[in-house]
Amino acid sequence: MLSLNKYSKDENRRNSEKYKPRKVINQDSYICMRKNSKTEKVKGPNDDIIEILTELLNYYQLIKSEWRMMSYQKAISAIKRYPNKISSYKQAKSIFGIGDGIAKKIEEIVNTGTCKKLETFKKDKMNNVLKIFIQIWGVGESTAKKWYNKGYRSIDDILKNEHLTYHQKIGIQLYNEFKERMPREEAEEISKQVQTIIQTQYDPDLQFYTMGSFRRGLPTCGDIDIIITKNDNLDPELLYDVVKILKQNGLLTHDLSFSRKNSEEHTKYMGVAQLPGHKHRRIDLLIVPWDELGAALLYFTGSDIFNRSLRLLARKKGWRLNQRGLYANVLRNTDASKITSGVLIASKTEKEIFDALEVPYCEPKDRDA
Ligand code: DCT
Ligand code: MG
Repeated sequence: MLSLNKYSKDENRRNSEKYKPRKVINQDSYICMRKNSKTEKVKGPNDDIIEILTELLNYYQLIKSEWRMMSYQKAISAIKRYPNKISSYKQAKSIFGIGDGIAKKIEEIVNTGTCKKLETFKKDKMNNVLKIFIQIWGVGESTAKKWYNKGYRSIDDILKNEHLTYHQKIGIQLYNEFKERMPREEAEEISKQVQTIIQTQYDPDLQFYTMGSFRRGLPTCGDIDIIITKNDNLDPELLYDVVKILKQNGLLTHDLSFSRKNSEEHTKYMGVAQLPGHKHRRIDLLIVPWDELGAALLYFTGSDIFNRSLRLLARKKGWRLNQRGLYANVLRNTDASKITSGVLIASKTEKEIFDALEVPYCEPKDRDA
C-alpha cells in the first residue's frame, strides 16, 4: 500500500505531544464536547424561547454579524441543555453561555411571548429585500446591498436593469428550485448514480462519501456534497474527467464554479444535478487526497456550528484545524494572515483528530449543534 503522508502516524503522535498546549484548557463548555442531535428531537421546556432566538440568529446570519451569531449560537445551545423552564432575567443570566443582552431578551420573550427586535427585523424592508437577493446563488452581501442601493426591490427589477454574469443568470433561473430542500432519498439516489457512473465508466477504485446534512442523517438536504478519494496518487485532472462523464450521462446540467486545490482547500466543483422528472439540485464534488480524508470528512460533515466550535478549540490550544488537517506552529502575521502552514498533527482519520483535541468521538448524527 502506498503511504502518501509526509509524516507517519507515529510522527504525528509525537508532534501532538511535542506541541501540546502548555496551559490546561477548560474545554467542557465547547459545543463539540457533547452530543447534539436533530434527528432525535425531543420537546424541551424552553422551545418557545429557542424558536424566537433562532429567528433572531437567522437575521444576524443574514447581515453577517459574526459576534452576535456566536453569542446567539452559544446561548441557544446552553438553553437546549438547560433542564428547567426559564422564567426570569436572573435565572437566564445565571446559565453559563448566556450574556446580559440575551438574558434581557429571554425575559422579554417570557413576559410578552415575542421580542421587539425580531418584530423590527421582520418589518424592515431592506432586510426583507436583501434576504431575497442573498439567496440567489453567487450573490453575496455586497452585491445584494449594491442592488438595493440602486433601487432594485425584486428579482424582476434585477432582470430588467442589471447586466448579469452567467452564474447569476443560472442562480435566478433556478432560484425557486435551489431554495427548496430535497428529501434525503433523492440525495441518496443522485449520490448513488454519481458513484456508479464514475466507477463503471472511469475508475472502479475511486471512493465516494456523501457529506453535510446527508451524513448527519437529516431527513432533508439543502445540497449534495460528495468527497471523491482513492488510496493512491490522484490525477490532477481527475475532477475535469469526472464532471465531463457525469455531464455526458445527463446527471449534471449546469456548471457554477471550479476551484483548484490551495494550501487551505481541496479541488472543488460546484454545479447542478437533476434526476429525470425531479428538480434541479445543487451539487459540490471535492477531490480529497487519501491522507487528508479524516480532516475532510470532519470538515464537510459539519454542522458548521459544530465545526466552528472544534476550530475555536484548536486555536485555543495554539493549533489550527482546517479541511486538510490539524496543525501546530502555524506562523502568522500581526493581522492573523498565515506565513507557514505549520507541522501536521493529524489528518488521516476523524478519530485521530478528535483524540489529539481531546474531544470524545462524536457520531455524525450527533454533530447537529
Ligand atoms: N462548512 C463549514 N463552515 C462553513 C460552511 C460549511 O464547516 N462556513 C461545512 C459544514 C457542513 C459542510 O461544510 C457542508 O456545508 P453545507 O452544505 O452548507 O451545510 P449542510 O450542513 O450540508 O446543510 P444543507 O443541508 O443546507 O446543505
Ligand atoms: Mg449540504
